Amino acid sequence: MKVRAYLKQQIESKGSIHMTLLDPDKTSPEDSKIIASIAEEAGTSAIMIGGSLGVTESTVSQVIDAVKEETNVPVILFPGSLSGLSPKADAVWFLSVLNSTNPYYIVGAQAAGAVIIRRHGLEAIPLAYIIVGQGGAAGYVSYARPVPFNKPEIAAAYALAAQYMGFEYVYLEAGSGMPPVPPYFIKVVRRAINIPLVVGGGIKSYELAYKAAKAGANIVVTGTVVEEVDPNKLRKVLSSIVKGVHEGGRDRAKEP
Ligand code: 1GP
Repeated sequence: MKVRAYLKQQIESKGSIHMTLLDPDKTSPEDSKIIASIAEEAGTSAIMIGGSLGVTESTVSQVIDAVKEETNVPVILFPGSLSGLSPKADAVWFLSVLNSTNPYYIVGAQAAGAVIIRRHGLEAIPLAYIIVGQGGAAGYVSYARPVPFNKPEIAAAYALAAQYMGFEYVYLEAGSGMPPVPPYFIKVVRRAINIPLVVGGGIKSYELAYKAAKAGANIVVTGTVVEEVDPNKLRKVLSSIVKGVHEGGRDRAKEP
């Protein structure tokens, strides 16, 4: 099944799903293999691979090979630059940093990357990337003007513009390891659009995962937690995060 169709089916059946982000600059292929297999067992729906700095095509490819040795979930590239592209993935989030102040991050890198993506034969899934809160490294590196947490209506306007432009997904990015997007902020954006909403940055517990999904995140991404937690404890921590996402999505569906 194509990744796009797989994601649609997962979101339709579960309401909200979880994705595990691996940063090849921070996690070795050996560790990636262990983490991906624990993540799959915990119920993650896909592995995303990317990072803002120090990522090369070769490290991305090595991590993908390691992940694919152990798991069957799709691998989706989450490129911070052109060097984050590898032919070994199943798909790529074809992302545009909508609130960047530098056109290179809105459409320049995309024009250069499109040719490589076609050559690699990767499935491209268009994603509007909106950086919010502190924004972290992703915000800094992509010259973003992050939307303040007390101005969710601005993010909602960007998200609606993304929908009208034909993007298939909107990603609210708080920045890796940064304070997470508050539930009220997610709710305002959710209400503005009817395409799926991805939320990531700073989500490390059942509670935060549950709240993000309940507020309207169809996909919750966690990265830092798999880098920080000891592999022996990771099974328990990731299982509870994935459970939080599924339960939050289920409870959102019950709302009038
Ligand atoms: C970063 O949104 C992702 O791009 C995940 O953030 O590393 O804080 O989980 P964390």
